[in-house]
Amino acid sequence: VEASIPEGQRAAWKKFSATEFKTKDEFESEVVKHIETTLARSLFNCDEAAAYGGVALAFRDRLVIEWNRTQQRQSSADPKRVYYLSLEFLMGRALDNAMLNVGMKDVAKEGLGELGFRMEDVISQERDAALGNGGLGRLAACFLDSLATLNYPAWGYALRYKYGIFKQEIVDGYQVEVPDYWLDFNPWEFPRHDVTVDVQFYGHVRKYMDESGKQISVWEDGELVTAVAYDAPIPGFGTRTTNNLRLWSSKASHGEFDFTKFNSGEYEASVAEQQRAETISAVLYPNDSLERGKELRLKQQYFWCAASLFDIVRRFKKSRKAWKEFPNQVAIQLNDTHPTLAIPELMRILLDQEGLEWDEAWSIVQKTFGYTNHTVLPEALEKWSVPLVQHLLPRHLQIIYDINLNFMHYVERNFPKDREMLGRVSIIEESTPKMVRMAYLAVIGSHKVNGVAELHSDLIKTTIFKDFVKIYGPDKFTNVTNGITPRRWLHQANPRLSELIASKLGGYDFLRDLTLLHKIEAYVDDKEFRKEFQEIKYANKVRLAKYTKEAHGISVNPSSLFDIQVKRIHEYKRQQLNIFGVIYRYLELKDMSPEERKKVQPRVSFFGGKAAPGYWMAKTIIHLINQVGAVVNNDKDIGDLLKVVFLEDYNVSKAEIICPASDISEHISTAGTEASGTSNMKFVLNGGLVIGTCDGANIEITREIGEDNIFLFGNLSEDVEDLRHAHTYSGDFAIDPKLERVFAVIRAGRFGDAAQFSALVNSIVEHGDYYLVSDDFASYIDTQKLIDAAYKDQEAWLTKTITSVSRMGFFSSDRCIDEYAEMIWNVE
Ligand code: GPW
Repeated sequence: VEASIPEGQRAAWKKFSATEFKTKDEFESEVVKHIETTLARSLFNCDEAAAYGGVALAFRDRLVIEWNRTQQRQSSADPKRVYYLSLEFLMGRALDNAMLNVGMKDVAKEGLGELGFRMEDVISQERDAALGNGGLGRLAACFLDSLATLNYPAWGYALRYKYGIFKQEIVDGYQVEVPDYWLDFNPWEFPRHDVTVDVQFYGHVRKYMDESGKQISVWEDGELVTAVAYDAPIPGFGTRTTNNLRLWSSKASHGEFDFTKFNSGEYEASVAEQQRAETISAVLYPNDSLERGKELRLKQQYFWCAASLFDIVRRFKKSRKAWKEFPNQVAIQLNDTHPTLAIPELMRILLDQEGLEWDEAWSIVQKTFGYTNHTVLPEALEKWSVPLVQHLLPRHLQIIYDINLNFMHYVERNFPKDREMLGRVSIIEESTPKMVRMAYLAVIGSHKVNGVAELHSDLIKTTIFKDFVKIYGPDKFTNVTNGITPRRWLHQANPRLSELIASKLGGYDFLRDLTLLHKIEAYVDDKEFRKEFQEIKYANKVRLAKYTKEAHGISVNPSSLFDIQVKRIHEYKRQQLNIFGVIYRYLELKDMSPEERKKVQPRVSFFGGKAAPGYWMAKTIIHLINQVGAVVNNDKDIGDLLKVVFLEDYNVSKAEIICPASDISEHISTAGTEASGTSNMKFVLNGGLVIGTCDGANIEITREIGEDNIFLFGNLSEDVEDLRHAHTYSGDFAIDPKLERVFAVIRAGRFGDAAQFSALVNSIVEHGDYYLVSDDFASYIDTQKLIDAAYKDQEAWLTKTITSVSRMGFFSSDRCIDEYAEMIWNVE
């Protein structure tokens, strides 16, 4: 790569080149300098927010130095790069992670103390970067950490939303959404005003023949919106590799103002137009696993795909390699179908701008893309109406039709007898209006398709992509079971446990190779180790109890069994099953004599999670949980025997407090509906046990830790279809009597006006119980009883938790990334 500074001046440059702080004193000096200059504050007005700013800027400098070096190294080596396209990156806080990955947290802690601040207070000043809804977005964030830690040359691409996922407030038991404007002070992003892409929308396509008789397509007119790059450094753990997350922000393409309009007195109109352009990257859509078909969402998707593809192609072209080398230089992973427009967009670039022939372009495209599917739920599978795509992206619709035509020919040739197949696998659904099936386009345009846990990857082959397995053969479909980064979810969230493990393994190597955890199984009978392990769990429960008191005014006893379900609120995840179970427990407690109550295992049921703003049933579930809490928590008969807590505004930074504090966590989706789940892994890695269905990664967790160490219950995925059918058609569908009892008290108004919960109850009683709550209820209650009994034997319980932790090595996101690299990306 060429340097912009001439040879003769480089010595001076190098002499004064930025260096990283190495000692406590140097750290303090940088903090104070940043507070006094960058932030223009002083000794006299330095609050915790300013202290956070100073520390963040000091660490930012360190990251930037390694980031520049990494990018420099990668530019000259020009290896094959991985591009992870995800509309969501649920990063959480960056400072603690930066300190730990760089390995300077202890130094910083001491230095901060000398400057008059406590590390925890400073860390908690940072706002979460909440650019995601739930598991899918957090997975992308874990992957970035692993990619950097494993030294893969990789970039994340997403949108720079002004508003991340809304902040949840609970008012009178109801969820209220508050906008999350998170950019007031964000030291981790770098605007690149010189890195822009103009993205086109609307307009029409003109076709003509050139001199050689070749058909040429020109996409004309319409409007342009400019994408501006904002970059964030992603440091690896214990490595110098610092990768890049590039977020695109939208703005009007014609500079500050539209001067024609400005001069003709249409000042307000031109500002309004400016704002209209900015709305593209204004807000993250808050629907998890639900597709709503809004035009602005499609605009977001194309804006982001077009800007990212332009950027990737621009970088490739610098190397002046032939186009056939593109798939050897570039691997693009599609995180769900949200970035599927990247497929027709790369086709458009290759055909219309680079002049390649169709077959060559298509072969490049297929080799470049990989597609990860995260759900089989029909309501989450993206479809865009043909008239909308035609209007917004006329050239892309033509390309999609051409892709489909070629594909239809191929299917026709290979399956001449199965005439029905064409309609089933067509990218275009023949409905009114016609719809583009994005998942099919993603499958057809990629060389590999993966699910995110074994059961899920098997299910996609037998359900939504069954025909495609026939067409392409089984090898196109594969599994990469999800994982989590042990840096954030063990070392950062649970420093004492990390330290205990390190003390036995002789260092922190396990954080880079989590399979080393198996060595702590040797300490399962070690008295000292057991005691320390148990004390750590207790301390983490005290930490959550303290938080619960501060945030919600509810006192909980840390000696109780902590039962936690935190995740997006969804009928398929079945928080309703959990709360109905809590009500049942409450009724049993009420029936008991004071003598009998003394034998009961006290329990706290924690819930947390956001409902999509338009998802009425999910909001009703939140309301019921809060109403039950209000009754149970104030019942003098019950006292500490049962508490119900709804933790407001569940997010990544709260998960770091919550996950280490469970005795039991709940992963109780209807079998076959949860593709993987990842919080199940976080809880077990932190010494909690699981109550769960045979679904998603629960199955593989069971295989790894042993079935004696997990509480499985409920119907199996292969029986779900028949059960649903029977609910509707067999005529003798009866609600479980225990559940009937719960419904009776809800109907009687025990938890407030029964009418408010009638839709929830009726979805089970009258509308076919699609999620099998009644079918699984007895098994759920029985299993909870087994848990109470098992918890009484604290020594046996402790053995289970230690054994489980030691067997969780498989679930590191480092293992996932190595699997993607080898099976899908072919990168080193
Ligand atoms: F519907 N997931 C998610 F597949 O968090 F697109 N949001 C989503 O919109 C979708 C999936 C989608 C989750 C899965 O529900 C969860 O089981 C999985 O562990 C996670 O993605 C990461 O793969």
